[in-house]
Amino acid sequence: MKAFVNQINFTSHGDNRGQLIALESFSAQIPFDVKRVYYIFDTTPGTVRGKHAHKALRQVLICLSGACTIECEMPDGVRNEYRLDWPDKGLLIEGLVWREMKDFSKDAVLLVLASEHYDETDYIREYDAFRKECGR
Ligand code: T46
Repeated sequence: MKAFVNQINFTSHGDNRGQLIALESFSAQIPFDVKRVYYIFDTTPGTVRGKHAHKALRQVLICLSGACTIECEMPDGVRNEYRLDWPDKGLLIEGLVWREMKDFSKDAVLLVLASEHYDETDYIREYDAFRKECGR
């Protein structure tokens, strides 16, 4: 699977009562079947999570409350940071992308929609192994 990262702006059905965002599998916003949902919260101040890549997993990350930063390193070594600070922002990450999640606010709740069930064999947790897999 080709490595790919894309920021998504979800359509919000807002009115004078507030906002509502609906996400469906196989849509423009979630381009895969969602087989797993997990969320990260109550993070320790200053912590950096992630520090791994996936071989084939496709995921969309949404910070439902608070904010956090996702740093992505592509196979060619280019790194970009994405700040998720509102529930209408999503980040699609596919394929061989090294990701680190950091700068969590105290109230951050990071929701992740994943294309596959949990499979530890899909993880590359060693940075040197990631670089090797990228041919660097
Ligand atoms: C990712 C980033 C964004 C499970 O048992 N089932 C699960 O579905 C997940 C995601 C994790 N776990 C277990 C495995 C570990 O013992 O929960 C523990 C913490 O997982 P990990 O250290 O991988 O968590 P993060 O925050 O570093 O990474 C997670 C996802 O694992 C990863 O796929 O892309 O969030």
